[in-house]
Amino acid sequence: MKKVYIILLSFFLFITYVKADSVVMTLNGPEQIDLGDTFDVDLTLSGSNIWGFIGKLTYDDSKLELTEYSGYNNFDITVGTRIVADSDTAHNNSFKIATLKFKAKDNFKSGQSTTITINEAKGVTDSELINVDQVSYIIKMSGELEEILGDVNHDGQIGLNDIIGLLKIYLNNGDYVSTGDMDSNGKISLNDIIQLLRLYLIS
Ligand SMILES: [Ca+2]
Ligand SMILES: [Ca+2]
Repeated sequence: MKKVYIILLSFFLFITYVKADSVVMTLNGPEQIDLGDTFDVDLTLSGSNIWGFIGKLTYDDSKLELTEYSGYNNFDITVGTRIVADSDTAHNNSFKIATLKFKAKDNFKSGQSTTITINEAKGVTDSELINVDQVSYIIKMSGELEEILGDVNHDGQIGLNDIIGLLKIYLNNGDYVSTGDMDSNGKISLNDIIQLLRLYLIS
């Protein structure tokens, strides 16, 4: 009985320990922008005794350009492939560490969405590096998506993923997609896949 109690107590302490040392990251910004807009994305951490942060920043640079960034709450930051932030004081609870300013490029077209991700992230305390769960933030361009024949996955261009997508629809009797109906006969058949393959190979 006593042994069980000790095990339970250790388990409880372990949980408390893990909880106290967890670091959570959030990315916040507008849900939607207009063509050519510039917008801010805030990076906020919550945890205790945090002095620094490192994380890998990923975004589609054909659609977005990182134009500026600045540190907050006494954090000095540098942003390249990785975001590196450090501070000379410890931070607790929830605190913003950086704002990243992005500009939408011409290739970010009406109705499209794109994702900004930070992963491989760690919070730095005075004694350890704490793994931080990945976050993704989706930004949408206002307006209606322009329908392009052959653009099955609606990302604004014709690629291998469209062929694979159409093949899956054909093989699994999936839902009809008008942008995949290459011969406009109201159904998805092998002929549509062949035509899309041709279009992909010549484009
Ligand atoms: Ca596509
Ligand atoms: Ca068809």
